[in-house]
Amino acid sequence: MGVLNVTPDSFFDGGRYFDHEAAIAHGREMIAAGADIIDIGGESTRPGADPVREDEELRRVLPVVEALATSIRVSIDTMKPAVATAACRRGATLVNDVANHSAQAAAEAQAGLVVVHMRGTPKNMQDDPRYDDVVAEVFGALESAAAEARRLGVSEVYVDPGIGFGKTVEHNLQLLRLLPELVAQGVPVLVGTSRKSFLGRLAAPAEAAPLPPADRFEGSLATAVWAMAAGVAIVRVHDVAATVQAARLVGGDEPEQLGAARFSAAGVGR
Ligand code: HH2
Repeated sequence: MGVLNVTPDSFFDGGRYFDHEAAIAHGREMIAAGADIIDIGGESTRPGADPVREDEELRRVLPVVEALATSIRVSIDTMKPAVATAACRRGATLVNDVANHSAQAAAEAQAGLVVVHMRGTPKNMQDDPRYDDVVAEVFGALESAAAEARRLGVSEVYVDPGIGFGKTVEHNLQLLRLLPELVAQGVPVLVGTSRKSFLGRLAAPAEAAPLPPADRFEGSLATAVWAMAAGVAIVRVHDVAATVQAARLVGGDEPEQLGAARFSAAGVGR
């Protein structure tokens, strides 16, 4: 899944694809690089981000959804059910709502749904997040949310542990370590680590400043490989070409691949 943020303020690609023509061109580049899905968003969910008005979000995303949906599966990355509904009318077939407000909208549009774990809102989620047992709480909440989405009539559901959404570096690591257990719960898993801040902290030498988003490519690819080896169904990434190359090697169980499921069954992460 290639990330396409039609925003001025996303933490990595903000401002690069705010113009519709630039966004559509980048979408086409990611399709050419081998993306299976393009995830289009018009509101940043980075820590501390300000909300965007619905009319402005619609203005940002709808022309881009419409232009790309004729050639690729389009996912709409929104926290507003009305935006999800409008995007599905223009051709999106997957709803990716980190706030989990859009199950009903996805059901009505007969679209797929990504159920994401987030603690709080983007504005406050990184203000001292705490859990008794982050893995049990996140995996349990995802299982319930997936069941609720199915009860509402969504037939294609993915669960996402929400890396960076109300989590410390250690919480993110614990969730990534135990991804095979989330995969084993049986609902297909989506993971997004691409360019996120915990990678900048982990990759920087001790006492040094965290690496900025521009220098987090290696960590992004490493964690995408880790997630694919753990058996996740979708990785959400900015760097499509490199990740597709890695996916061709590790991402499945074809004879010429390394065999993600076999690796996962052998216990990666435990
Ligand atoms: N991460 C971001 C946005 N949407 N959706 C899912 N399902 N999972 C994620 O991990 C996820 C997501 C944040 O990344 P990005 O879109 O690059 O930045 P911004 O929110 O600043 O636009």
